[in-house]
Amino acid sequence: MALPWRDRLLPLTWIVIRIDGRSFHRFAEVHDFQKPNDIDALNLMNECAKAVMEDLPDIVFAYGVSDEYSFVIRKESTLYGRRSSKLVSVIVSLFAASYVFKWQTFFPDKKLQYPPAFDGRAVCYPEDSVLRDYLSWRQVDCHINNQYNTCLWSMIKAGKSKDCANNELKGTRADFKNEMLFKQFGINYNDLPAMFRKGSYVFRKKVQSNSGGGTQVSKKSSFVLTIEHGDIIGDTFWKENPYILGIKE
Ligand code: DGT
Ligand code: MG
Ligand code: MG
Ligand code: MG
Ligand code: MG
Repeated sequence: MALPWRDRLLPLTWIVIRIDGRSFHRFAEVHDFQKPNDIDALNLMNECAKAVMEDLPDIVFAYGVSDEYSFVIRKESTLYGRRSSKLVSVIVSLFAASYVFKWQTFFPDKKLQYPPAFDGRAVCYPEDSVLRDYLSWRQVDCHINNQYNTCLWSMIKAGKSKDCANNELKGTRADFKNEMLFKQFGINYNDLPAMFRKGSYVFRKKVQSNSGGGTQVSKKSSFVLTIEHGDIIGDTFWKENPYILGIKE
């Protein structure tokens, strides 16, 4: 068995725990998820991520797409002595348990057919810029997969076989796919829901409110767990919310 210290993640580095649904290809089939994106299934994933973050305040950000979620633990965290096995197993089990716990809320007319499972791994990123690169990579992946799958399922729904549609799409560029969606299927890619195109992220959003009354009004700020679907590749989001990465305003 590994000695506890061998399991400890490098101090003062960002920890990313990425979880991913086990055989969700099958899980999505069995539960008849909409293709390529099932809104209820994605919203359920987002609520599970929120539940994990409510429980573990050291998670400062989470990004989700498809059957995966990446949880970012702040650099200075000493949660569970930064032991990888503890962090991964707690987050994975809390997420999976929440998925079952909340299933009925999102699928009131669908019975859960068997228990879902998730795998998980931990990776450390020493620099803020490298953490940002990681998150950008996941969001780019979301876009590429979504564009591909939107084309694929439009073709299949129009009567093509899956093999034939895959062959036709193989090696094509982004602008070709965008044009195909528009010309053949009347879909303007940019009009698709942001959750499909950009994925989802959860963070504690700083909200200002006025407290007191009369001449005693003072601004009070609080942090509210929020799910959004914007761009996290550019600088804008991070400049608007500098406290996520612990940068002083
Ligand atoms: P794994 O992760 O190696 O155990 O295997 P999978 O099957 O989970 O593969 P993965 O994680 O690479 O791909 C995610 C699968 O989940 C993919 O086949 C499509 C399915 N999936 C995820 N979200 C949705 C959705 O919203 N609708 C549908 N129909 N399928 C989805
Ligand atoms: Mg996997
Ligand atoms: Mg999976
Ligand atoms: Mg996956
Ligand atoms: Mg115990």
